[in-house]
Amino acid sequence: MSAPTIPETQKAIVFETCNGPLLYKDIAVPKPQANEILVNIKYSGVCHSDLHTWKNDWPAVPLKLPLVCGHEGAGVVAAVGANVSPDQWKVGDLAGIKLINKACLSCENCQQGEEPACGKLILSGFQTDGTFQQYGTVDAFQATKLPADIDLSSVGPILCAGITVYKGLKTSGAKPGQWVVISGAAGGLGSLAVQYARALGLRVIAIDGGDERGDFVKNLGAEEFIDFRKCQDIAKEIHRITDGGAHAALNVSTSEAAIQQSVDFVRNRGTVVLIGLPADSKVCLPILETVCRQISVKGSYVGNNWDTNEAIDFFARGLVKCPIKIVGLSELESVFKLMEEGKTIGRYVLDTSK
Ligand code: 8ID
Ligand code: ZN
Repeated sequence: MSAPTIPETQKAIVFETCNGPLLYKDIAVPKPQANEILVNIKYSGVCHSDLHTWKNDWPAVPLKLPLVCGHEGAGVVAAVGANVSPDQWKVGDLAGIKLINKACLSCENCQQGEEPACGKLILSGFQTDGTFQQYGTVDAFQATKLPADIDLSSVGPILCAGITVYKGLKTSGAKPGQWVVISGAAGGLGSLAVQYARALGLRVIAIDGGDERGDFVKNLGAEEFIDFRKCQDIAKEIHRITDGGAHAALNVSTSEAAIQQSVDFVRNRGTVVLIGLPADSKVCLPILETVCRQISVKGSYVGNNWDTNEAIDFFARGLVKCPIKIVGLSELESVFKLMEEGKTIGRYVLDTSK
C-alpha cells in the first residue's frame, strides 16, 4: 500500500480552559515520536469522563492545556515512529487509541501487567491530546490492534467503556449463574456492561431511570429492571429478586447516592465494584456490617492490554454490540449538553470527517 498523504493541519475540538469554549478548529497534525504511531482517527466515542474533564470535576488530575479530549478513537495507522517494527505496526493497519496512551513499563505494576496502576501514566485526552481530532499519536505498545474487518464506526466505545466494564466484571469475581447489579445500565458503560455480563453467563439486574431506558436495557439482555426514579426501596427489591442480595454490584452511574446504595444490596460476601467517578464523592461503610457480612469494595480502572484484546474479541465475535448514535466531531458541545442533562442513552460517537 502506498503511504497516505498526511496533511499539515487537521480539524479538532480544543478547549483552552476548563468550562471554556469548545473550539472546532484547525490545529497541526502531530508527528509520532520514535516509539509512537500516528493514527488517522475516523471515529471517537464520547465518554462521560470527557465531560468530567472539561468541567474540571477532578481538579487533582493534571491536564495539558489547551487540550483535545477523547479516548475512544478508532482509525487507520498513517505513520510509524523510527523504533516501531513492521511486526508491530504497519501503515494501513486498523488501530485504536484508548485512555492509556503511555505507561512507564518498568515499575512494579507495569512489570506485572497492571499498567492501569502505573504511577507515570500519560492518558489520552488528559496529559496528551486525545481522539477528538483527525490524527492522534499513541505509544506503539499501548495502541490497540483492531481486526481488519472491524466496523470502525462502532468499535470506538469498546476502547474505554467496553474494556472498563469487562475488567470490572472480572474484578467482581462473579461466576456464571450469579446475580450482578449494573447501576447506570443505560449509559455508555452500562449498556456494554449488561451485554458483557450476559456473555459471561451472569444474571443481570439493571438500574437506571425511565421506561425508555428500561426497554433499552431489557433488549440488551437484562433479566430485571429497576427504575431508580420510581422504586422506593431498591435494596429491598434486589434482596427480593435475588433471595438474599446480589453477588456483585457494578457502579457505572455518575450518582454518589446510587453508589452508596450498592453497599446495601449485595449479599453476604458480595463485592461492590466502584467505576463511576462523580465529582467530590465518598462511599461510607458501616464497619460492623462490612466486617460481619464480609463485603468487599474494590476500585476498578480501565484495563490492561490483555483485557483490551479480550474485550475487542467479544465485540468482533458479535457477543456485544455498541448501541451508538453517530454525529459530527463539530457537534461535541451538543453531546456534552445532552450528557450533562442526563438525556443520552448508550453512546454518542463522533465522525471526525464532519
Ligand atoms: O476506569 C474507570 N473507572 C472509568 C472508565 C470510564 C468511565 C470510569 N468511568 C466513569 C465516568 O467518568 C463516569 O463517571 O464512569 C461513569 C459513567 O460513564 P458513562 O457510562 O460514559 O456515563 P453516562 O453514559 O452518562 O451514563 C451514566 C448513567 O447513569 C445513570 C444515567 O441515567 C446514565 O444512564 N444514572 C444516574 I446519572 N443516576 C442514577 C441512579 N441513581 C443512574 N442509574 C442508576 N441509579
Ligand atoms: Zn472513558
